[in-house]
Amino acid sequence: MQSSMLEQFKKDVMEGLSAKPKRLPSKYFYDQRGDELFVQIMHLPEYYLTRAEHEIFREQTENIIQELGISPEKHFELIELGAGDGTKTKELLAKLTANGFSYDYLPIDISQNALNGLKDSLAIELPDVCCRPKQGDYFEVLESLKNGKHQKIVLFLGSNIGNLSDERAADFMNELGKTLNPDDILFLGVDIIKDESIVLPAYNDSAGVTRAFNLNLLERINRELDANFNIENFEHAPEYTVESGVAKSFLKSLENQSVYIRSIDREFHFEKGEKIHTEVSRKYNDEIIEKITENAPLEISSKLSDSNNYFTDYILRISNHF
Ligand code: AVI
Repeated sequence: MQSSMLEQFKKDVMEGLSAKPKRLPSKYFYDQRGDELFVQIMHLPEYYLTRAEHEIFREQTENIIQELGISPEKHFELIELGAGDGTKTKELLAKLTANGFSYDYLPIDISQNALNGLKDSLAIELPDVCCRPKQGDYFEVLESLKNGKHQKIVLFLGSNIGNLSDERAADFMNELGKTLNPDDILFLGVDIIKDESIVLPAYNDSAGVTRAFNLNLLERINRELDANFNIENFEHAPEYTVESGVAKSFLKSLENQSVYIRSIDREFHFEKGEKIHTEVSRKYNDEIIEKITENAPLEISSKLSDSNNYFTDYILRISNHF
């Protein structure tokens, strides 16, 4: 880890564990182990999100192209924020290429490793796709692309927006709106509010992978900040109610205990039953999408859902009253 990132990690852990109630940012789930566990999560029977969005990309590819209103005559840039392994997007890329569309695919990710893997796999599976990966912060990269002359279609899939609070999601939309030009499009994939009996198991799978994913955060603090969390003394405790539409993950202390974090020279006390809030996974409907975009120059133009209505890809266009 770069030293500035390590300093930020220490600061976030210090602040989060000093707060009442205690919290830790979910972005720290994703070290090498966390990335591996998240890949496993995406294949779990209970984790319907990835399958549902993949179904949209596989079964409604023509619809997506139609709703985007693109034509083979006009070149565009397809930009994907946090592309991962690009499995879903490849369905769209294959169809666009087969139908003679002229475009560049620009996956943006913080991880150069993920981008290299994606570029290599595309070179084999879809060698005609012009892939121009960009490593870095989403907004910095988008800003650098703002003055390009082609239309931009920005993909933000997987309900990744749901890991932000509504306030931060609204800020994200405002920032994103500033980097887009009038004919650009945001293609936003989100998980839809639905019954607890479907959502909760997705965050509490029977194989215990999500439990390991959540606990890896404490293991990472042990590894990188030289702490002595006893993982067995904490339990994965997810919550969800259909009324709030927000799934939350917690780590619950199973006893009264103290933990020492050497690199910040601080001891933290945990009461039996005390919880550390580690993640929000917001679920959406049209009203909530409208709310998080109300101060951004973006409005819903259309949407596509899977056959169960579990997941929706919204197409948002730049509104002209801004
Ligand atoms: C990445 N993100 C959309 C996942 C989600 O569903 O909130 C992360 C995750 N957390 C537990 N399981 C999956």
